[in-house]
Formats: sequence, structure tokens, C-alpha cells
Amino acid sequence: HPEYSYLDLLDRLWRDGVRRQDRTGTGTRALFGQSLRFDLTDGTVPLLTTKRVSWKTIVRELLWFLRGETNIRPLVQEGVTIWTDWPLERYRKATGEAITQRDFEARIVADADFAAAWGDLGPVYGAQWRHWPRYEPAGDGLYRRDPEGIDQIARLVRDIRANPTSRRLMLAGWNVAEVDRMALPPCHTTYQYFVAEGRLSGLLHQRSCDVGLGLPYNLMTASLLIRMLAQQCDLLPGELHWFGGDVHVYENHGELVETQTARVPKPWPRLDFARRPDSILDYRLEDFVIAGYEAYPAIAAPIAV
Ligand code: DHF
Ligand code: TMP
Repeated sequence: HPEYSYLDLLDRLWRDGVRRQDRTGTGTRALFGQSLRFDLTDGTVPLLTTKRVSWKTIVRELLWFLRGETNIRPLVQEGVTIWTDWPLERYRKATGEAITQRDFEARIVADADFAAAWGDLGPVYGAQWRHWPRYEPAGDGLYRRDPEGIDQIARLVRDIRANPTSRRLMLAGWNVAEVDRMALPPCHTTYQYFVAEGRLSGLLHQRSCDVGLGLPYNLMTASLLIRMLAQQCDLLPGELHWFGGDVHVYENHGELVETQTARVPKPWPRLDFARRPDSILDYRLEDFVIAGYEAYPAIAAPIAV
């Protein structure tokens, strides 16, 4: 079962990973340069079965990226709280207020001005994917910022359709000029696509990977993107290639590693689409049909902020 490649990675990091201190002060066990590969040709998706993963949360997050959004408010309104910790941390530091996550989220939802002031993550994925900044000459050696920027998603769909053998089918999150303004610089950094024999494959370079909490999400997001792009470009799905740079398990995820690696994977679920939306930007949660998802119970683990 291909899920063993994930479980083996967890196990290998836990046993052989180099112990390193990290930005969050939690400590990790890390290996540099790891890879995984998943076959998507049979319509299945690598949604982990050895712990239940909320695929609806993953879809909602991806649709939020694709709308070009960077404020957590619409996520929180939909009950998705995976991004709350970072704005919350910033708010607590700036105000000294000992607000709970629940109260902070309630204010984000209730008060649009509060959300505008405190809920934004900076120019993260959504901003770069849909509005990568572009500057045009405005005379006298000055440059004016094009307010729309470059829509990498629209270009990607256009280029896959028009020129499937292109070697330039890239989607980048790492905008060197703007990373310093992001609450968290992109972890799933660069995507590349490849078309052969009517199938679309994708490669994800992830610069930093929390294998216990982040990777299950990242594998699924990358797979969803392949499937959506393939559907929009009249291609069949191929493979997902995943490459991780700093691949790590947090020191406080020992229980997760132990519990999860003791479980025997069940068959992957299938992903089907309820319809073919008019564009890559028109997908809704109801369009994603996950069938045959049988999983062991979720495993709670602390997230390093
Ligand atoms: N920081 C760290 N240290 N690791 C991450 O994986 C991470 N991921 C981010 C932002 N910052 C991060 C964005 N993605 C969860 C999963 C993905 C994610 C953020 C959070 C998470 O907490 N997952 C839990 C529960 C999710 C839920 O609320 O349903 C899980 O058990 O999967
Ligand atoms: P860093 O910016 O210091 O690398 O910290 C980011 C942490 O979040 C790191 O543990 C990797 C993890 N992460 C993922 O694994 N996947 C994700 O999608 C995101 C946003 C973060």
C-alpha cells in the first residue's frame, strides 16, 4: 500500500532524523531532501487512512487560495480554524490581551474591521497565485504597480491547454520581494506540471515539511490541484511527485508517530467530480465527491507556532 511510504518517512525521521532546534522552539528531527510518489491514474487520492483527515477542510482551504484570499475571515466563517494561530499570536503580542482562540475567532467573524486589521496573513499563497505583483514603466524611470498583478492560475490553465509539452508549467509561491511580509512564508513552495500521453502529472517542491500535521494536507492539496487542472484541460490524472527540503517531525509528535505507524492502511478513497465547472475558479465544495474513505480515528497533535 502506498501509504506505507508516508508511514516509513514518519518512522525514519523519528529514528534517524537529526535533532535540530527550530524557529518555534519546539525542536525537530529532520532529514534534508526526501521524496514520495503517488499514482493518481486510477482515480484514487492519497488521503491518509491511518488517521482521519478532514478533506473538506483541505478543499475549503484550496478554494480560498484559488479565490486569491489571504484573510482568515472566510475560512473561520466556514469553521476552518487551521490558520487562526498565526494572526492570533500576532494580536496577542501586539495588544498584550490574553484572548482565547475561540473569542478571537468570534471577533473575526463578527467584526469585518477587526478581521481586516488582524485577520490577514500578508501576501501568502492566494495573493501570489492570483495577483503576483507586476510593475509597469510609468515614465521618468518610475514604475506603477498593476493592481491586478499576474494571475498564475489562469496562465497555468491556458498554457497546459495551449502548449501541453511546455517545460514552463510553473506555479510559484515564493516571491522573494514579499516573503518578509508573510505571516508564514510558503511551505508548499513550487508546483510544476507535465503532460504526456494524455495525462497530467504534478510535482511539488515543499521547502519545509511538518510530516505529522502538514504533509497529509499538502499531499491532498497537490492531488486536488492535479485533478482539477486535468479536468479543466481535458486530461487524465497522472502522478504526484513530492519533494521535501527540510523534512521534519516535531519532538512533541512522538505519540502520533507511535500510534499511526502501528496502524495498517486501508485502501485509498476515490475522488470524483459532481460536475465539470466552467473554470478552475468555479469549483465549490459540493463538486468534490470522496467515496470509500475509511480511516482510523484522528490523532490530536500540538501544532508548533
Ligand atoms: N505550522 C506547522 N508547524 N505545521 C504545519 O503543518 C502548519 N501548517 C499550516 C500553517 N502552519 C503550520 C497550514 N496548514 C493543521 C493542518 C494543516 C495546516 C494547519 C494546521 C492542523 O492543525 N491539523 C490538525 C487539525 C485540523 C482541524 O482543525 O481539523 C490535524 O490533526 O490534522
Ligand atoms: P518555517 O517557516 O520555519 O519552515 O515553519 C513552517 C512550519 O510549518 C514547518 O514545520 C512546516 C510547516 N508547514 C507544512 O508542513 N505545510 C504547510 O502547508 C505549512 C503552511 C506549513
